[in-house]
Amino acid sequence: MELDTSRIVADTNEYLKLTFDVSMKEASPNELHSALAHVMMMQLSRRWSECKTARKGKRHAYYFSAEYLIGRLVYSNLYNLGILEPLRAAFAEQGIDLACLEEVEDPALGNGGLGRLAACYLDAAATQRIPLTGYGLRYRFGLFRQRIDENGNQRELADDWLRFGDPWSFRRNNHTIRISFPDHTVLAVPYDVPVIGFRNGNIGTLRLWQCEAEEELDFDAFNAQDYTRALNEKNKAEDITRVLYPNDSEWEGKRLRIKQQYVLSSASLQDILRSYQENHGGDLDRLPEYVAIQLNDTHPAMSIPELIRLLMQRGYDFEHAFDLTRRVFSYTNHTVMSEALEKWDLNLLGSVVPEIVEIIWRIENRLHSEHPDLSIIHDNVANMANLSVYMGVHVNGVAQIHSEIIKHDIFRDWYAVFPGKFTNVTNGISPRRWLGLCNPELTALLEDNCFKGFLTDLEQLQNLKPMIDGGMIARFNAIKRRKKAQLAAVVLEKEGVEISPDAVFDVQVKRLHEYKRQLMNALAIMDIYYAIKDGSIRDFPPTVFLFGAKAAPGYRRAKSIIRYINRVAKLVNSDPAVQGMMKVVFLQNYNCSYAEHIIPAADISEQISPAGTEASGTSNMKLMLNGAVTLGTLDGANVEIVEAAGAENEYIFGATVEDITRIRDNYRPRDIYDQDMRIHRVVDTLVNGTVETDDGLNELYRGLLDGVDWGRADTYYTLYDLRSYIDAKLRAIYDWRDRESFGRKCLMNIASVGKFSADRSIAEYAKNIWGV
Ligand code: NBG
Repeated sequence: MELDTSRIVADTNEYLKLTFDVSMKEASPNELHSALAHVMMMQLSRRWSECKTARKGKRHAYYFSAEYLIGRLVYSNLYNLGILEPLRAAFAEQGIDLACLEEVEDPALGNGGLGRLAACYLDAAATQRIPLTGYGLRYRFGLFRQRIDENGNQRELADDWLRFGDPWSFRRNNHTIRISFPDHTVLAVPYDVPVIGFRNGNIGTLRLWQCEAEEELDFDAFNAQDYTRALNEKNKAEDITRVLYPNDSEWEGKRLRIKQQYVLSSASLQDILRSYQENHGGDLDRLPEYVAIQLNDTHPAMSIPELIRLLMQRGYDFEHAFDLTRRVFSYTNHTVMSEALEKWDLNLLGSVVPEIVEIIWRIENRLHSEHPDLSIIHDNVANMANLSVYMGVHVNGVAQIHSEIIKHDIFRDWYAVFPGKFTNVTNGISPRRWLGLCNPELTALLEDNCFKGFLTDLEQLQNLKPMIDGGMIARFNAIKRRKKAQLAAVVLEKEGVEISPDAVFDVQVKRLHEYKRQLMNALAIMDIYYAIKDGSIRDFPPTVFLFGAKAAPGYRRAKSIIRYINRVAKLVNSDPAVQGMMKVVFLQNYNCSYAEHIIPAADISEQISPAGTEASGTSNMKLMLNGAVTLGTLDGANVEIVEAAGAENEYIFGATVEDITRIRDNYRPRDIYDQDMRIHRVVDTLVNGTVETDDGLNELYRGLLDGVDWGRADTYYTLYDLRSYIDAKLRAIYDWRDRESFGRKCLMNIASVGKFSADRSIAEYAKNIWGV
């Protein structure tokens, strides 16, 4: 693809005049973004359709996901096209700083790791020319925007990401699909987003469905001046893709959620069948030869009965449709949290998609005839994970330890019967977005020392190991400091808080969930705070503790934890006794773009879930790639990170899965609280007025010591691990003072990160699961 930057600038100028009647200098960032993106889409469209044509009629994989956390596209698209810097220069000549596009909001059509993983995988597939198309939903409002109020509470605001348009997609009216529910029929209209491979001329597709009414306006009702009724159908249809469910693990039993999942499943399958039939005619017997569908968790699991339904509608009998369907799908499990393993009450499901329920029953009966001991339905509730395991060709977890846990724990009975289905694909991240784009300084250092091309072959970084010396470490440390100074500027602007680039940056960024133990981090900070004040720790290296996390709006305890962190921050940051030694900052509205500033600046990567709870984690990989050491438990992908980089380069603490299994039944956190006065002291700060307390913090306190809501006391072993956590944290912070030896650890992490490239993960899916 030949892209001429001066032409792009000129066309952008033209477009601005035509559409907004402004000159480039007068244009707002959103206008400039819109114009530039439209110009780029014009330039890409021919190539894009050539790529589609080239893939026609060949075996193809499809990623079905309710979430794609694609983040801001303009920089990553230009970067992947190889014209970000030339274009920056060309615009600069016109007096325009492309940095102004930082104001453009992220499309946040996902919650956290699962949605970001989907986005990284599409990037990797396009970069390796693997035929993979993403299917998802085009939510009118993505993940809420977060503000922290003066009491430290999370406030949620609607994420109106479409306010300034969505120039990186094309609406494809001609591929609109009708979806019927008992109470209405809606249109699913596709919007195609190009997925640009890294400097290889390849473009893949992410197709997002938007629900609309067949008739926008009930004219008779309007005439009768009943304006609400006149828009009834429109609103009811649009409601389906109105909002992303703001949960990453909690289960919402809502009819609307069923409709969302059904639209995703049915529209995507009908689209696939249409394109299959265009190439291969009406004989669907060979469908499994050409189509592999990956279910990203169970949100799209309704696709399984839906495909059977669609095949039966096209004349196949159940048995035949069942056999074909069983060869099409594979399923990735992303969590062991039982709340997140979707289960649908069949009466509820039947009121929204009655035919699907009938087919689930037929699948259940079929299962019983083969394996009387297994079942998908219990007490009239369908377990969508079990359905996916039974009907999937392959079932995988997302890190080695997680894949073992699903075999031996949550799917134990199924593993006993279908051992061959189960496999592992450890997650990976896109080195383009999470290094090349967000950390050009480090990228340049690595390019100077390695072979070029490591951004698409991350294992090359291994070559760094023998080259790490004092000079390289000094350069690395200088880059790290520079990235901290850049982050400090962003933090000052967004949060109004000053942080010093000469401090250690200790970072925990991820969704807020009890199992991720942000509370344990905050308690450890309180312990360090007291220890500095009472003189039991001295010469504490200045440290900034950074948190970024959104809590599901209905998740009360998670929101209490945010409040507690903010109150700890208030106490610590205003106490002259620790001034210049420690600072705590809760970064508001953590999202992809914020992450691109935070991650390159981190020294310490907090990955502190109790062993056996975090399926994989991916921020651990992003932070490793940017040269942070992991302060973590042996959980999720941390296990493989330690294996790759060596335990001497990380800070590992806490109970292992085996330890937890051993102590579980006799675990009494109150004993720890009674015996360890330091732990006692910090746990008490939840309730004793050290920081402002309230019912929510009281609940956290009781949760740790007695258990609440029928839960066990300290469900996530916070008090059990707290002591070893504090020790490891202090060790990491003090070790940081030896800039050379700490810098070496950071570089050893970078040199060992190869395995965690999304390119490796996607190649494994392509080879072992999809056969493409
Ligand atoms: C999340 C896990 C993470 C994992 C990502 C991507 C869900 C349901 N699961 O540990 O919690 O890294 O999926 O696999 O969001």
